[in-house]
Amino acid sequence: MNNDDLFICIDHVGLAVPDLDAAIKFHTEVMGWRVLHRETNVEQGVEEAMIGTGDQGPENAQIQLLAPLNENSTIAKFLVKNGPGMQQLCYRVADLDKVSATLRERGVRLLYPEAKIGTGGSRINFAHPKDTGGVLLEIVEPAH
Ligand code: V0V
Repeated sequence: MNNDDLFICIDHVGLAVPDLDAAIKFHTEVMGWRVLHRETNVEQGVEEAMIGTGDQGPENAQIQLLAPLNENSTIAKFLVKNGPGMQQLCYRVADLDKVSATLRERGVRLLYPEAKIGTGGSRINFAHPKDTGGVLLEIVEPAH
């Protein structure tokens, strides 16, 4: 990693799914991944599972399965509009506040004024898809 780099690696790709258990079954039994972590995030309106090989190194991006907790969830809205599929791309960062400030300086709108809590106690924010070429971009600082 170069000192000027903002991002460490792709942390995960988020897939919107209508039914978390059914999606886990497909991704484990058919695709052969393992469930690494599962949690409910009420603030984000999701029930989620991280899928992968278990190695969290930079070369091992994970897949995040995201099911809506209720009909007001951003995932519920996404499913109505687009159906199941890729909802977000997430870049890992070392210092979320520093990277957020840099992105804002460069004209990228972040959705939250301050970091929110994400998977496993991580700190997260999102860049608006209109500012990133049509991709909802999450940035995550993993819990230390
Ligand atoms: C909306 N748009 C998207 C998009 N969602 N484009 C690409 N990818 C997406 N996922 C586009 C949409 O097509 C519209 O474009 C425009 O943005 C406005 O969309 P909308 O349907 O009116 O949707 P909004 O404004 O109600 O909500 C969009 C945003 C919302 C991105 C603001 O989804 C949001 O707040 N997302 C961040 C939180 C989140 O996604 N949480 C769930 C994951 P046109 O039609 O106008 O051209 S939680 C998570 O990842 C956790 C816990 C974790 O990783 O730890």
